[in-house]
Amino acid sequence: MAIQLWDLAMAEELRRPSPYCWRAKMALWHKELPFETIPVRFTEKDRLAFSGQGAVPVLVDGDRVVTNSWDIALYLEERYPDRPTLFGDATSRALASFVTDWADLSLSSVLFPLISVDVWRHVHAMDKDYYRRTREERLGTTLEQAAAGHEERGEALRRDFLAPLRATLGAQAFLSGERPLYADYAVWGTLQWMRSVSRLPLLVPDDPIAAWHERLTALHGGPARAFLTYRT
Ligand SMILES: N[C@@H](CCC(=O)N[C@@H](CS)C(=O)NCC(=O)O)C(=O)O
Repeated sequence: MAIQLWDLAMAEELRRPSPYCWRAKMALWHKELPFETIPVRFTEKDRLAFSGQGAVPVLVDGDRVVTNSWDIALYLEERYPDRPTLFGDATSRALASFVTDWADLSLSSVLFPLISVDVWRHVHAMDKDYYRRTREERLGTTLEQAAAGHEERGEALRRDFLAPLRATLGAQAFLSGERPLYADYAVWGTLQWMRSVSRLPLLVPDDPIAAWHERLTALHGGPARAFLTYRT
């Protein structure tokens, strides 16, 4: 049986914003492993019950079920050592762990209030109430209020918050150096989350970040392009 990846879908089945699922898909493409994605909506928890929890991604490889995107990357690296490495050596893997935490705890945190209302606009009708309730609890305000002033805040994020990323990518092709590795996919996945639901102009022409994002999107024959995103 081919590897299965349970992947968060919006109302349109090919719109798949989850940054964690993007990382898992990119890791599988990088490892050159054939797989099928299984779309699942937020509230279809019963369909994920076999994994013992309610979040995606979930990877099913034979009789192995792996949850959590970082654990999926570690699993693939250990299970398929003869395929292209996702981390390089142990030092690079330790740094990739930091970059992944930065993408989750810093970049995602500043993006979350700006784009949650965009996610809500795209979720399936069955998920609308659930998504609004759970995200408004986290935000401490309405989705609309959280996104107030998103154009100016988005521009400040692009210009200032992303400056370290811009400086690094102005000097080297990938965060991992001459070739992309998991650290690149972690940050790319978070920006791909934004791009899957929002027109916030974070990736603009003549910016090394946009050029890098495009290089990654084109990798492995560009399978990421089969999914729906917005261009700004
Ligand atoms: N740390 C987990 C996070 C997974 C996660 O939170 N996934 C979200 C989708 S982006 C989810 O399934 N949420 C379920 C929910 O909100 O009910 C990972 O890296 O895989």
